[in-house]
Amino acid sequence: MNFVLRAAIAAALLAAAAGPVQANTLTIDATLFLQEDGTTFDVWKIDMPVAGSFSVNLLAYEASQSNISTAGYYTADLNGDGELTWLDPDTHWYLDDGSANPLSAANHLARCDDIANNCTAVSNSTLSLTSLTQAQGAADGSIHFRRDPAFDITLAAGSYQYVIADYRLTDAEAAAEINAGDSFSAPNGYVDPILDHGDYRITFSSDTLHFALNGDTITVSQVPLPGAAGLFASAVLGLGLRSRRKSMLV
Ligand SMILES: [Ca+2]
Ligand SMILES: [Ca+2]
Ligand SMILES: [Ca+2]
Repeated sequence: MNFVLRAAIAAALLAAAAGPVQANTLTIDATLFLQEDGTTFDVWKIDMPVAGSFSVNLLAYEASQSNISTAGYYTADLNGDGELTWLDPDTHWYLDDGSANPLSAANHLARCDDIANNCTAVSNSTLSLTSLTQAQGAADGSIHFRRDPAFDITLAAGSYQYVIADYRLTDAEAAAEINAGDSFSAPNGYVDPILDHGDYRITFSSDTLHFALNGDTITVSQVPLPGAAGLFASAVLGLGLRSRRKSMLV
């Protein structure tokens, strides 16, 4: 009986631990496009009513290597849309200072291009950012050894803009609203690649913060954890009732 009780409590605690992580995840699928002058980029507005930390994990490049002749090369339709695309994400954080176009060099806070590459650690009172490891970046299904960035970030309360572009976007190009001269990069040697668009999937996750998507605005806020607390309470309550019943029988 002790073993059964212990197993039940462990299961309830595991469920409680997993609950809020699952609940506090936002995943978005989106697409960038080739245009006459370059490629488009997406701007996600991040509102932080309170300061907080969360993880960002990109999934985009649908091959494991950048050259078909490299050892370990394979492709996979990561987002399940029936095609392979070749977006190598380059991502940037800007402070949204309320100006008409906050995507200026003066407002640029941080960049993360790849896993531990062009992803300089930043730590100040506004923003802290550190790259995740390749294994952590692959948790969302990414297969390229480093092209899809993944990082932990801490933001002060305020408003931000998170830009997702194809490699590489400069501040001047962000301000001009086109990734000039850019094209998507199929693996070297790949025959008849799709080059007019590239897909990506982004996952925001936190143990303590909640993500609410409204149009292109993501509000990151604190929420109570009634699910976890409730599960824990019922596990403890169940233990108490079963113990009492047992002692009455003995
Ligand atoms: Ca695909
Ligand atoms: Ca990833
Ligand atoms: Ca990249």
